Amino acid sequence: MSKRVADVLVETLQAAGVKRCYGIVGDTLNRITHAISESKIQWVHMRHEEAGAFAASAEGQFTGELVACAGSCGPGSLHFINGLYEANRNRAPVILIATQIVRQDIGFSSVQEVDFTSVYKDCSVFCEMILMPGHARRKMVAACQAALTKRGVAVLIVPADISSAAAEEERPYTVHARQPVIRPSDADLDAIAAILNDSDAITIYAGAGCAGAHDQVVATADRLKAPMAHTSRGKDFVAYDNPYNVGMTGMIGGAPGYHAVLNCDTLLQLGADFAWAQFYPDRAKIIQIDHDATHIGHRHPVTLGVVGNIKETLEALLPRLRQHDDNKFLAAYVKRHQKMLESANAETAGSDATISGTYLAKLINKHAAKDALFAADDGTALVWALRHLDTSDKRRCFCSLLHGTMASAMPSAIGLQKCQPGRQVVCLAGDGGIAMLLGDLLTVVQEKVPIKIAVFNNGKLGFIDIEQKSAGLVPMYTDLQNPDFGEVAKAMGFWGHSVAKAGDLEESVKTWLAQPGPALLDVKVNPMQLVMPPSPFVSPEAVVGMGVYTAKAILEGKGRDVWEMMVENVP
Ligand SMILES: Cc1ncc(C[n+]2csc(CCOP(=O)(O)OP(=O)(O)O)c2C)c(N)n1
Ligand SMILES: [Mg+2]
Repeated sequence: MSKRVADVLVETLQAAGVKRCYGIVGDTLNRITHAISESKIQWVHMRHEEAGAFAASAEGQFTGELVACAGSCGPGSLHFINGLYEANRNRAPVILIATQIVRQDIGFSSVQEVDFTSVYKDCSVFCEMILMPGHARRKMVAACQAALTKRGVAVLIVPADISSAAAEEERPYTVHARQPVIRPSDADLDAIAAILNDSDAITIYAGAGCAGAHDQVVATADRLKAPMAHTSRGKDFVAYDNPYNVGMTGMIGGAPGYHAVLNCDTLLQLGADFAWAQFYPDRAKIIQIDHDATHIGHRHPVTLGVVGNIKETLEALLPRLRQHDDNKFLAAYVKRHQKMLESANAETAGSDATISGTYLAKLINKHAAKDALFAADDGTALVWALRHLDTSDKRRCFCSLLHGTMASAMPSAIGLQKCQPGRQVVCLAGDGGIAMLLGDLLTVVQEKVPIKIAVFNNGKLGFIDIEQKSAGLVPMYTDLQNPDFGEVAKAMGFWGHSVAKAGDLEESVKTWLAQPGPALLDVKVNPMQLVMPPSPFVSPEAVVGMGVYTAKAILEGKGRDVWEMMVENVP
């Protein structure tokens, strides 16, 4: 047979820009992987499909190009689901080829039969099955185009008998994925300018929609003498080289950003769709600009909401804005932010002291390359990464902020390293997180991806431990009996090392980062360090909760834990 449908599918994927396909081979997928082996697409041989989806998600988020995953029927293609939620929520263009049992067996509760259409509906922008060989090219084009233009996950379900069938003549469908420039009308821009020109206490609230608009955001802040707070997802795009930056708001943000948003007269919300309504001002006028119409007024009522790309909208808006001169409002928040940074940077540690998670994050920040890419696990590692890693137009940090899943960091680092082979890629993993997809450390070795992994080893599901304590509960089921991850890594083919004393940490971090190949540093971090929200957000419930936990813990003979927690967290 000259050409099969599998060849057409792979040819179409390649023409759509796919460079890598992450997955595990098997039965219904074999024709397709065979076609991939004869194409320019690189197959990345994972140990767990979920890790493959995280890797594809990170690659897609970083490059904006289409990335593929492929799985065998039933459980093989099912395993991607958590990583695909992560990809879809982050608007990463990812396509899953979910192979299916042969058509004649569908609908009979056959072995390995799974209804992927219903499974993947909620985490995709496209989810369709190829019903006949003559539709293969057209449906693959539709899937790729949906992933690239709607920015999300496309799932193409391919029955095995279709991929092995002879290719049929089809019209020459190809993927079209040019992005439009979206900008509000002149009348709407005038209305925005009228509100801003009339206000002297304006705060800019910048989110991930500001990607590519750094200079325009800074110019707008300068014109309005406005402090700029940002979301955690917006940090990489706007926080650097920005004298107007007053930091992150939200539960893991800081007080200056939080107060700047709450105390302004007018909030200019740019590409930010931050979920929690309590972090928006109730009395200020809110102007919201977002490229996605469904985000407008979605989290909190707004005064004026318009649809537009941030860069182009600000370019059109700037000539309409008067130069504000009064910088009292701005100066107050910039000063508070500077003070906060100074006190964070003042942390020191005695040589025999235990290592705090914050100290480790700061040393990684200090010694990592200026253009390093980071990925951090949900849990305390994510909090320390967002607070203490300096990112910029060259340095990015990837976290699971919308989906909030554990274990995404190490596989994300694999995806980042695959698409950026010459660059330093650093993973900040939790001990719970690294253990969850531990098998894919073998992928790191087998695929020769020289990522650097630091395990924040606090011997527990730390974030949940803190949650339970602040709800007044004595922590349950949060303890982890861990191996020495440095030794585990060595056994798997990594450079591995473990460190427990603060005095040894800086040298260890330097040596770890200097390794040419994959390297894992297991760092015993203090299990009692708390994640403190910005001061107004240490809620009365949490204070009472900690008090109740303290009392219960003492009554249950765990006074030592309470003592350590106090010593570690009360300055
Ligand atoms: C897949 C998944 N399971 C459970 C959770 C709930 N959860 C969030 S953080 C966390 C603890 C993470 O522990 P670890 O990786 O050790 O990080 P730490 O907080 O201790 O730094 C858990 C269980 C989740 N977010 N995702
Ligand atoms: Mg932990």
